Amino acid sequence: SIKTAKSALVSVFSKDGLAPIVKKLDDLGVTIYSTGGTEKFIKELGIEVVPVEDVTSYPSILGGRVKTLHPKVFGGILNRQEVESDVAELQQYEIPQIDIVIVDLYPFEKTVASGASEQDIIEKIDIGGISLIRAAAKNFKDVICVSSVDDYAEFLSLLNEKNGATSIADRKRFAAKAFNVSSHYDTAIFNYFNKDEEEIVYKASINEGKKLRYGENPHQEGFFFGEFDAMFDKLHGKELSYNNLLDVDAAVNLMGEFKNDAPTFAILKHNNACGIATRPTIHEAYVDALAGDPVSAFGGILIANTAIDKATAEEIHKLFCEVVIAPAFDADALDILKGKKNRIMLVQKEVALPKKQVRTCLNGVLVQDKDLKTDAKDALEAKTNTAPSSEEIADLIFASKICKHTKSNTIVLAKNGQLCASGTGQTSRVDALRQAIEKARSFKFDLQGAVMASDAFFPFPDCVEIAGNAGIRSVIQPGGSIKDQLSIDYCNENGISMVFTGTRHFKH
Ligand code: 93A
Repeated sequence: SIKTAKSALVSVFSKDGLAPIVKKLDDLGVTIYSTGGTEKFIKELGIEVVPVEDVTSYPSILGGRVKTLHPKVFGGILNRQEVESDVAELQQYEIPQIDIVIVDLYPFEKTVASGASEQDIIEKIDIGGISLIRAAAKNFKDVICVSSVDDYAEFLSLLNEKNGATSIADRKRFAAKAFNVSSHYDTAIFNYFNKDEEEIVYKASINEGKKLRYGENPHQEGFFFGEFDAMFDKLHGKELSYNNLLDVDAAVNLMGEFKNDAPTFAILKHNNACGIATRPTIHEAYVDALAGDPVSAFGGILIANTAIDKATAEEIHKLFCEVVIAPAFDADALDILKGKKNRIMLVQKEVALPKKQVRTCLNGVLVQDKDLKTDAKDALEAKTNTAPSSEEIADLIFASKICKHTKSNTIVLAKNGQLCASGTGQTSRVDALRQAIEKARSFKFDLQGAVMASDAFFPFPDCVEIAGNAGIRSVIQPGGSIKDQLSIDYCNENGISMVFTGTRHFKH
C-alpha cells in the first residue's frame, strides 16, 4: 500500500506556504492540476500546471461557484485502483487519476468574524473544496488529502522523506485530519445559520447603546441596546424610561398571546397585568380591563390587540397612564390621546422578537429559550369527574395565558374573558391565591363560577380548597406533583373541574 504519486489537484484559497510544496511536486515529476487563482499562482512560480478546465473541458461557471464539481475531477479522486471496472471506466471516460488533493477552503469563519454582509458570508460557503476534501479522504486507500495550510509542513517533510511515496497509514492520518476540517467547517456554517435569532439579542454588543435618563432608579445609570424604532413608531410623548421599556416588553409579550383573539385590552404595572379583558369591541375590552384594578391602572402601560378608536381613546384619556401601545390609532383617537403632553403612544409593528432571553447572573450571563409554549385547548388533560364547560375552557386558556406572563409564584383568577385578580411574585402559591381572592373581592368581583390558573403544580391540596371555598369552579395547572391526587379528590368531592397542561410556566 505504498503509493507514489504521479498527479495532484491543488485548489487553495490562501496561497501562503504553497510554493515549496508545488516546487517539490514539480521536482518529483508530479502532474499538477489546478483551479483559476491557484493555477495562476503556480504558473507565476514558473512551474508547469494543467488548468482543471482542460480536464473537464468545461469552464469555471457561475462566478466560480462551479469549477471543480465535475465527474472528471471526482472520478479521478474517487476511483478504486483495485476495482477493475473503476480502472476501465477511467479509461473509457478519459478521466485522469488524481493521487494528491490539496485544498484550503474559503475562509467561512473569518468572513463571519469580520462582520461581512450575509451575501458575502454565503459566498464563502465552499462547495467544491469541501467535496474535494471529502472525496479524497474517503478514498484514502489511493489518495492523500491535504486539507489545511496547517498540514503543509508535515506534508512537505513527507514528500522530502519519501520522494512522493505515502503509506496507507500516512494517507489515513491525513484523511482523519480532513474529516476534522470538514466537520469543523460545517459546524461553523450551522452555528451561523442557527445564530440569526440570538444575534438580535446580542446586538447589545454591536450597537451603540442609547443612554436613558437613568436606570431603574435615579441613582442608577441606564442604557438600552436595541432597535426600538424597528419595533415601534412612536407617535407622541416623552422619552421612554428604563422602567417604561421593561413594561413595554412585558406588555408586548403578554399581548402576543392574544394576537389572534377577539379585541383584547391589557393594563400592566411593574411588568404584570393588573387588568385584561377580551370583548366584542376594544372599547368594552378597555372598560373591563380597567375594572380589573382601577387603582393599579394609575400610571400603567396599556396595550390593545386592535386599533384604538375614538370611544376607547375618550375613556383612556380620563386615566393617567404612561404608555399606550396598539397596532394602530384612529386619527380622532390620536387627537384625543395627544391631549396629554407626556403620554407615550406607540404603534407596534409586525416584527419577530428574538427567541432567546438573556440576563446577567453572578459574573456571567444566563441565556435561555423564551417560554413560547401556549397552553392550547386540545392539549388539556381532564382530571376530574366533571369536565369544564366550553365557556370555562375559554376562561381557563385565557387565565393560563396571563399566568404565563406574570411573576411567579402566581395565581390568576378569571371569569367571562376578564381578569378578576392575580397574586403576583409571591413566595408561596397559597399567598398568591389569597392575594388574588382578596384583591378580586376588594374590586367587587363575584368569584362564583370563576376559574383559577396556576403557573406550577400544587404540592398540597390547600390551594384547591381555598379556591373552592371562594367559589372557583374550574382549575388549570401543569400537574406533576406526587400529591396531585389529593387536589383531584378535593375537586371531585366539591364539583370542581380540573385540567392539566403538563407545562410549567415559571417566570422569575
Ligand atoms: O465555489 S466553490 O464551492 N465551487 C467549486 O467548484 C470549487 N472548487 C474549489 N469553490 C471551489 N473551490 C475552492 O476554490 C477551493 O476550496 C479553494 O478555496 C478555492 C480556490 O480557488 P482559486 O484556485 O480560483 O483561487
